[in-house]
Amino acid sequence: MAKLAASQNSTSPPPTTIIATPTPTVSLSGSGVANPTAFTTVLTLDVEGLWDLFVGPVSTAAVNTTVSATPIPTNELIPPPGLYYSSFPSGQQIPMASKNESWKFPAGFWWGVASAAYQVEGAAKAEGRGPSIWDVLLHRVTGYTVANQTGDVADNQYYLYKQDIARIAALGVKTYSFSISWSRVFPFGNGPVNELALAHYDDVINTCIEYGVEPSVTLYHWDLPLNLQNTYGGWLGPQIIDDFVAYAKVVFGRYGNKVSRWFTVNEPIVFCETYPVPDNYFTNTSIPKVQQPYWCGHHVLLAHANAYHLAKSMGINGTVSFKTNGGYKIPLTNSSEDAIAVQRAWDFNEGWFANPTFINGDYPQYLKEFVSGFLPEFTDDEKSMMNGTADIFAHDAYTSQFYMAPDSGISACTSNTSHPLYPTCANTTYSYTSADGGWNVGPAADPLSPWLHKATDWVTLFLHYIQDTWHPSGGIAVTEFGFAEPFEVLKTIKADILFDPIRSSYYRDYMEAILIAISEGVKVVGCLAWSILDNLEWSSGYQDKFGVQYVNFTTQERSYKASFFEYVNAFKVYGTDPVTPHYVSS
Ligand code: GBH
Repeated sequence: MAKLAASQNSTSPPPTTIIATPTPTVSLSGSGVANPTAFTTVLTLDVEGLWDLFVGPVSTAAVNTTVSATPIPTNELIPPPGLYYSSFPSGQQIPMASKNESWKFPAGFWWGVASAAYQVEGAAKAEGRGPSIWDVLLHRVTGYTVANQTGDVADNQYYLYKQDIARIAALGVKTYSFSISWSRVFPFGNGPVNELALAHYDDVINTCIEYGVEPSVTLYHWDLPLNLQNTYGGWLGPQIIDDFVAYAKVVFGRYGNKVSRWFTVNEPIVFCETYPVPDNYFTNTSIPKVQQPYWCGHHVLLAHANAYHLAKSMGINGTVSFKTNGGYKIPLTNSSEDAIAVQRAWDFNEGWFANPTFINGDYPQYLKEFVSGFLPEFTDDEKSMMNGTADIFAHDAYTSQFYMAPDSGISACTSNTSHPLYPTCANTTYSYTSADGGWNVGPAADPLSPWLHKATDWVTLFLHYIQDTWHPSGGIAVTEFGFAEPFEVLKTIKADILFDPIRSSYYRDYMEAILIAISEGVKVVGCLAWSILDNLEWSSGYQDKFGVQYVNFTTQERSYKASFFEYVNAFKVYGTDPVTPHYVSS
């Protein structure tokens, strides 16, 4: 049995109870029972039992204790030769062109790199971590992963965080944004609190501060404690609201004002659209599949808003927001049907979470027309409770696409529940019309990220759109952006891997787009590159790489890619605040 250090008020954690179906228990007395679907069983499982039953054996890393940082060799800090950068004279070269004097990141602009617990930590069962749905999805669900890879070991950052923080500090990175694993803190999602997990994140946060790196923390980056999925359907159940807030309370209480920026949930559009979860691996739910994402969203909005108010009542002084995601929605043509398709797409994506939070506590029009058929209306109290619960507009904006009406027209889709584009009824493409040349919006990323193209031309317009639509008083932060260099996994020579030209131009042009937006009056307050290092790209495994550092997954050695220097250089050239490398002698 796994030993858990328990919270303040109990010395040994009570085991969780898994109830296979929520129907009343039928007692058998030897005679036949008419309705066997009503039979239930009560299993009592400890953390180890949960793993054994639902996940099975997990791999472990060779290194399984916390490793001290070693000094970063100064020759690793030398930037690469440049590509072509008129506005970004770089590093060690003699610039041919000078900087653009009308661009500037304002004082206090925060910038950094990001990760998420399940994608980098590894140490799947260490120190009492309970399983999350992602352990099941990648270990058990046939066809869910392209390469049969899991997060069991990943970057082993659970033990290597000191070096990872030292490496970004040596380049002068200002912020590290990571997520906390809910099922480390609460192995069952609710109930007993795991002191070992809290002590671990104490040290991660303290190490950031020691190295002059501001910690930003996301509470939930998709790794839902398995037990909550199995007991009440996870985000499909209203119980998640109280459980999320209880988790937030423990974390806010422990780390409080050491954290500059809090993000409650990462990309609810994405994780709500992972509902319905695959059949036959999790406890069934009776909610119709087409409705499930929206029940999830409903509970996310309430859970977020409650956590926001809790943070304020606890005197948390960092900003609190959720992170949403999506690209600019470019109308493919100027037809009125395409304009409607574009508006439908905003309403079913960004507007789903942003309108209730930034505008009026309620869903946008096209979404509301759909969900009012089954979701409860928000009450006036709920609306006023939700409205205004984000201190900044935190948006993960990787790319952009063109939107257009379905071939059959919009109303033929909205009136046909089996239409493949139902209920959004907006079609998308990555290419301009053939009349406009038929080009892609920009170069494609790795084929394992078919959704991603470099579309930096559209970022400035997008930032204006966010400001003009949702009027975030605390400004906008691009909380994730990044690029999967095509076929990087096929390169075998490290020096070749480290030179990543499309990713480098992505970062350069993205920063240029932000600088232009700022110079035009858009309040952009920060940005976070995804990702600090190559990591588990969910179902794409380790084949699809977003890191600004390369990771050799055999040795766990890290190396800076050229794009990392490109990114940092933007702040050296255009920052108001100096970029200051930090070292700590060990
Ligand atoms: C981010 O989401 C995630 O927060 C991060 O964990 C992840 O590593 C990073 O992206 C890179 O992928 O395959 O056509 O169904 C970005 C938004 C939304 C992009 C879901 C991929 C799937 C599109 N993501 N989307 S598709």
